[in-house]
Amino acid sequence: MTQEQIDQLKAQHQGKDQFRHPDFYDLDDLLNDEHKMIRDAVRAYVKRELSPIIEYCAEHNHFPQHIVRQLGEAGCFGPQLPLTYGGGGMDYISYGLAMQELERCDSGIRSTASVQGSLVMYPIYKFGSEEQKKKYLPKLGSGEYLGCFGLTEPDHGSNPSGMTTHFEQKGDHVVLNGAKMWISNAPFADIAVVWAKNPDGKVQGLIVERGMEGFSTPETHGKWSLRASTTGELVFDNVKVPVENILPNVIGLKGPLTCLNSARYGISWGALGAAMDCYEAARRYASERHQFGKPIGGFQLQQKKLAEMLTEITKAQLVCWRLGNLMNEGKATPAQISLAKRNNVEIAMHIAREARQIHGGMGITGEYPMMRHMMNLESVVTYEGTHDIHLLILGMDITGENAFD
Ligand code: TGC
Ligand code: FAD
Repeated sequence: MTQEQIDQLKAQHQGKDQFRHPDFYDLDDLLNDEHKMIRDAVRAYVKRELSPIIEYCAEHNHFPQHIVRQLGEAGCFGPQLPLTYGGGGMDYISYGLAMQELERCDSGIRSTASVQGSLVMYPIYKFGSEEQKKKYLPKLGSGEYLGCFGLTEPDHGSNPSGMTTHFEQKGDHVVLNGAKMWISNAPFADIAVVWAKNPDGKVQGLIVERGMEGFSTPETHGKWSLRASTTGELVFDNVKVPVENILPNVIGLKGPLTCLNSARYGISWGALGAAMDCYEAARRYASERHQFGKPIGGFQLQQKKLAEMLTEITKAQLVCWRLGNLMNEGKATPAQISLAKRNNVEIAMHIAREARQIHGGMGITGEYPMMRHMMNLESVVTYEGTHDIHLLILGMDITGENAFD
C-alpha cells in the first residue's frame, strides 16, 4: 500500500466515520479520566488512520504493516504493562477499552495488538529474565518489533498439551524442531514466543528471532476472515536457539494458558466493539432508510432487533467492566474470563447478522461494516479457545467434572 493510496483513501473517507458508542446505563460514569483518555485517543486514531483504509485492506487481503509503529505510538501495545518495560502503565479497564476501539474498526487490527501485548510482551514480562525484558519489551511496546505467539500445531489446536514441537540441549544453545500453524502476525514478525517441549517432555517458552537458521514463517493464504491481519506457520528445522532465549520463570502448560487469560479478556472487550459498530450502523440506517412512506426504524420488527441488540450490548458492557475490575485486583478466574469471551463473541456474531438484515441488500456490500465483522468473528469464536472449549471450561467450573477427554 503506497502513501499515495493511503492519502487518497483518507480524502475519500473524510467525515464518514460517525461512530459513537452506545451507553444506555451511563457506564461512562464508572470510568476514570485515564480510561476515557485512552478510549478517546484510540478512537480518534482509528477514525483518522484506520477507518479510511480498513475496507481496502480487507478486500485486498492486505496487512497494513505501516500501522505497527502507529499502534505503538497510540499506546495499543501492552497498555496494562509497566512503563519501565515499554507498556503504558495503565490498568486492565484501559487495556480493554483500547481493544474495544480497535475491534470496533476490525478484529484483525485488534488481533495484531492483542497478540503483541498479551501474548508476546506479557510472557516476556511475566516469565522472562531481566535481560530479556530489557532487550525486547521497549522495542515491542513502540512497534519497532512485531511479535507472534506459537502454541497451536497442525495436529494440536484445542489440546495444546499434545504438542510435538520440542528442543534438545546442545551446550550453550538448544536445537528446536517442529511446526506451529495459524499464527497471527507470523509472516511479518521479528520475534516469536514459541511453546515447545523440553527433553523432559515439559512445555517451555523460547524467544525465536527472525534470521535464525532453519526458522521460516510461510504465510497462510485463502482466508475469508481476518483479511487485514496476517497469519502464517512457524517452521523450525534444527533451529539453534541460544539458552539465554529460554523464558526462565515458567515450566508447564500453565505458561501459555496464563497468557491466554489476558488475551481472552481483551477479546471480550474487542468483540463488544465489533457489536457496537454493527449496532450503530443499523441504528443510523434505520432512521435514514424509508420504505412504505416512513423510516424503517418506525416498524416494530426493526425496533425489536435494535432493542435486543442494545440489551445484549449493555449486558456485555457490564460483564466487561466487572471483569476488568477483577483483573485489576488479580482475582479474575479463568472460568470468569471464558464466560466473558464466549458470551461477547456470540452476541457480536448475532448482532452483526441482525444489523446486516436491517440494511437489506446494502448490508452485503463493503459500504457498511457488518459482513466484514461477521466474517472476522468466525475466527474470533474459534481462536483463543473455541466456543465449545470455553463452554467446557465453564462446565468443569460448575460441576467439578472434566468433560474434555
Ligand atoms: P490442564 O491439565 O487443565 O492444565 C494444565 C496446567 O495449566 C493450568 N491452567 C491454567 N493456568 C492459567 N490459566 C488458565 N486459564 C489455565 N488453565 C489451566 C492448570 O492449573 C495446570 O497447571 P499445573 O501446575 O497443574 O500443571 O490442561 P489441559 O491439557 O487439560 O487443557 C485444558 C484446556 C483444554 C482448557 C486448554 O488446553 C485450553 O484452553 N485449550 C484451548 C487452546 C487455546 O486456547 N489455544 C489458543 C492458541 S493462541 C491463539 O489462538 C491466539 S489468536 C490471537 C489473536 O489473533 O488475537
Ligand atoms: P480443533 O481443536 O481441531 O477443533 C475442531 C472442533 O472440535 C471445534 O469445534 C472444537 O470446539 C471441537 N472440539 C475440540 N475438542 C473438543 C472437546 N474436547 N469436546 C468437544 N468439542 C471439541 N494459535 C496460536 O497459537 N497463535 C496464534 O496467533 C493464533 N492465531 C490464529 C488466527 C486465526 C485467524 C485462527 C483461525 C486461529 C489462530 N490460532 C492461533 C489457532 C487457534 O487457537 C485454534 O484454531 C483453536 O485453538 C482451535 O484449534 P483447531 O483449529 O485445531 O480446532
